[in-house]
Amino acid sequence: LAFSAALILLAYLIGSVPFAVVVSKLMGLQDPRSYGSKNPGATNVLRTGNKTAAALTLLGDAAKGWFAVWLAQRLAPGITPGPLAAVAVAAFLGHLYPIFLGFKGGKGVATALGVLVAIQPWLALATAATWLIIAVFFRYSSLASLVAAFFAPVYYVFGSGLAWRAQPAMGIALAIIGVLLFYRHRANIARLVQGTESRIGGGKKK
Ligand code: NKO
Repeated sequence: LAFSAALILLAYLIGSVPFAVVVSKLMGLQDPRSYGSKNPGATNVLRTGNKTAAALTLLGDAAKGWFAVWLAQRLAPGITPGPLAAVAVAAFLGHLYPIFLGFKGGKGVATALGVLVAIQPWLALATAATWLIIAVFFRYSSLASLVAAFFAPVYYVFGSGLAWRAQPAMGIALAIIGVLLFYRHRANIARLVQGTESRIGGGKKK
């Protein structure tokens, strides 16, 4: 039990590393918390026009989600679904409430994707494809994230029997992640409803 708690804490700390802020600092860009949506995430970094910085942010934030879950399985090969699900949620919470940024973090989309990659790569692929389809058609990053977050737990449960067997604890973890992701996008949801949300690649400005 103490070991599980340590793995959960470790996942939280890994999830806390804010790549949007780190990458921006290393590349001499403004702090993403000072412009656009003020969100430390890949979409907002892209608003600087620096695609490389945005891609590195996406990669870093996803990699940490993957790494946290992978590391727990590596350190505890016999880890049961319950503690592993808690590790997944902890990594996600690290990104949302990072100890390194005074607990004011991002919205968790890229980190959730990384977690999905560690849990079940095909599930991650289906969810990322969902994000991409919505993003291409509607050009709203937030809308794509919301739709993907809704479908990830649905795919996990209903896709069970394809390449994986759904674990109830992990299904609950993905639902919790999805609900938190919606909660973190509440300002985006208000803008989408009002028609003032900014589109990917400029277009309509906030
Ligand atoms: O600045 O408020 P903003 O407009 O930036 O940003 C809204 C945006 C914040 O998220 C990001 C990260 C963008 C990542 C893009 C690739 C995502 C691939 C699909 C993953 C979906 C995983 C959801 C799983 C939930 C269980 O939304």
